[in-house]
Amino acid sequence: MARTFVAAAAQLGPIARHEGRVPVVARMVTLLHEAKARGVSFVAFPEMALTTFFPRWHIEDSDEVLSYFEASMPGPETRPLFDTARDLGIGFYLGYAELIPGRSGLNHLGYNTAILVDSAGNVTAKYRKVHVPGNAVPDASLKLQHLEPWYFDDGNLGFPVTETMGGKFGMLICNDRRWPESWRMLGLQGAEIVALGYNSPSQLPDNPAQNALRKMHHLLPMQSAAYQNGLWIVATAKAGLEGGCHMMGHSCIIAPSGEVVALSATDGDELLTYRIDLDATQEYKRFFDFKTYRRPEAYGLITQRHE
Ligand code: CDT
Repeated sequence: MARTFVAAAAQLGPIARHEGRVPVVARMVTLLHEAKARGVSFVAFPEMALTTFFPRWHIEDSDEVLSYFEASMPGPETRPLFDTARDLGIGFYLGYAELIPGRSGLNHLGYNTAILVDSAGNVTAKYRKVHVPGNAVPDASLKLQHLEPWYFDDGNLGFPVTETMGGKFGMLICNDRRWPESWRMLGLQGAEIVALGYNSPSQLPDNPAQNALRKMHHLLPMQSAAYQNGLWIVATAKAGLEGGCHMMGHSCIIAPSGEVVALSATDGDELLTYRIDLDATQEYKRFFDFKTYRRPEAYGLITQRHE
């Protein structure tokens, strides 16, 4: 892939609780064909793109819990996505729930994971979500349960940056975008483009004062991160009314200047594109010049303590 290419956020609308992967993969394949027609070389799909966002429920049927996890990637139902992308010469980022072999039961079955697949169909990198938000045990008193730490272990692969498809690619997942440390870990490794999928409720019924600020709180940390680390961001939502909870759209592509250069217009399946020049990162990387100006000797608290 060249240093200049068209990237896309392939936003997905809602997925029903018992929908199964086959129709979802068909929707993703449709988006890949649209991407090809629009000259796209790299597509970012959402976090946990293949199923509904099941951590919004305390599920008491272990077979149902297991049904949301991928035992292999690709598996029989996701193979058409990989084959289509390879045939079209498109690389992609895909978020999914990764089963830890041998795990079963009601909780702690695996990781909230994303992979990079290059345009020849090879899985070139894996990331497991580090900032796993929500409540670690079911709490029926909450208006909105968000049980990611109940279902998932913390990611254990650090923050990889991978040279692939002509650039330095990083990955993050949803809540990671709110933490400057995630971006700095990628920026320090020279990341030029970061793909990030998310499932973010439009409203926080337990923190209603933030409701009107949700979109700002989504864009603000990413615009800062793009500028402060000199990198492109392709951020992709699973959006719309899913399982009774409205999920924010606002998928976007953000330039190293911090400007939002593409933004979704709907809460459904939608492809938004932008021609990215990876060398446009250089001006901002030179401006901040980490080697000259960063003072890690003064930043000790960041790794010594939580708060
Ligand atoms: N998927 C994910 O990480 N969502 C979180 C919601 C936390 S609110 C309970 C987010 O940061 O958008």
